[in-house]
Amino acid sequence: LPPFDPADPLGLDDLLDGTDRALRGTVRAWAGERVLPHVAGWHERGEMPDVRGLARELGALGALGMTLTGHGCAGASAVAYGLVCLELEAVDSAVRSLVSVQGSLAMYAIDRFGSPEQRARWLPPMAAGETIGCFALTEPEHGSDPAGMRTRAERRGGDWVLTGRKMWITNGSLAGVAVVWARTDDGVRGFLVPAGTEGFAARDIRHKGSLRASVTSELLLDGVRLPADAELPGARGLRAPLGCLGHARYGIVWGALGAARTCFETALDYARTREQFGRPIGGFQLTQAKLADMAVELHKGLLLAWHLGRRMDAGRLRPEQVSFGKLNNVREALEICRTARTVLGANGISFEYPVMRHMANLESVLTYEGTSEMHQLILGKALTGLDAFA
Ligand code: TGC
Ligand code: FAD
Repeated sequence: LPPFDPADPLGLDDLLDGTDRALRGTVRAWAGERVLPHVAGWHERGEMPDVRGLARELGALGALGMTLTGHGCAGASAVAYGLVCLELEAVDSAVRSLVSVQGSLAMYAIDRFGSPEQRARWLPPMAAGETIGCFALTEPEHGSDPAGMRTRAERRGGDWVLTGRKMWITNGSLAGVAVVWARTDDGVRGFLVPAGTEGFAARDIRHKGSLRASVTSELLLDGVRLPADAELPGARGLRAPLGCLGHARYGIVWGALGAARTCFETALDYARTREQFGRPIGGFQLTQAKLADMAVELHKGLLLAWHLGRRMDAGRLRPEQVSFGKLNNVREALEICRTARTVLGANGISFEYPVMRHMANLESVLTYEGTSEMHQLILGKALTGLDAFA
């Protein structure tokens, strides 16, 4: 039998092919060199300096819009994309967020619902990380219930005029193009709003206690006049933005486990070396129970992520299954981080260690892309046939 590997107790690496393992190694090395040494300071200071340079490097790695094909996108598998999300979130959720919003939300929306001209104009620079995109669905009064959105798009001659506010938009002030969802007389539609368009402004949200290295913005749309061809022609109704969310939520199923893995590894190292009562705390049964439970949930979550990835690659992944994965893996990842924090005692609350940072980040991850309650209700509806939202 192969030896027991604490880093891979179930032998899940056997499920990956050589290409996936090589990609994982490349991204892990990049993140370890370019992000890890600096990210604690970025988080403390609430900044990600040279985010545009990092975006271009992520583009060169093929990590932006990586499951899309053509227009400079890598055409990678869902499992490969998941592994990238995991490795990026193992250093900080902010980097994974950058990639999720760029690839799974903004580029995915353009690829799936855009015209050939829109794809040709925006996807190549976005895949290269030269143009950053954002995805604006949430409003100050409408988060979990986007069907109530107030942002309006009205016809004026051949043009569209957009008026409203969007809130909590990742990369809002960095974006060269915003994918904005608005209500029309004919239901919800998507629009591509280039930065600098008159009447369009982004204001960064300060004083965040989570995802501090990520830019999160409020978008103001004050009579933004757009030509007819700014509309995404294939997007009809709320199912369009919700379809994009399915892709981004899938990435989070993997990504959250990256944060959990880092916290688990930190706790394991600490438990082996920190001594109390004359011996390593890892020798106490209560600490071992914590470590065992963390490892069980981490690797069960990975098995689930891999299974969902295989279903996505086979074109058989249902939205309810994505909710299953997002609900379980984010909730369990957060629990792993919280338990790791207790293992580190007082050091657990220090930014000298990564645990508190990851834990705080996962509080956002639990809320965005559908709160855990939304995913419980999506599953509840699928299980009972009764719609709690209606
Ligand atoms: P409902 O009637 O259920 O659905 C409306 C239409 O949409 C279809 N649909 C989906 N289609 C594809 N994928 C999905 N996941 C879908 N979910 C629903 C549905 O079939 C229907 O189509 P049609 O043709 O019949 O009209 O809509 P509802 O109003 O009852 O809402 C249900 C609910 C609560 C599940 C939905 O509103 C929801 O998911 N709310 C959560 C909102 C959310 O997740 N917001 C995220 C904003 S983006 C973000 O957070 C980015 S953070 C990124 C980062 O930094 O990493
Ligand atoms: P609310 O919807 O007001 O919910 C508050 C609480 O009530 C939650 O616990 C919720 O689960 C609960 N609740 C609501 N309805 C029900 C119900 N029917 N039954 C039971 N409980 C219920 N949005 C974007 O569009 N684009 C982005 O790029 C983006 N990036 C984000 C980045 C960060 C850092 C954060 C924190 C958020 C981001 N969001 C983004 C917004 C995010 O998607 C919303 O915050 C989320 O959908 C929840 O909306 P809300 O905050 O308005 O909470």
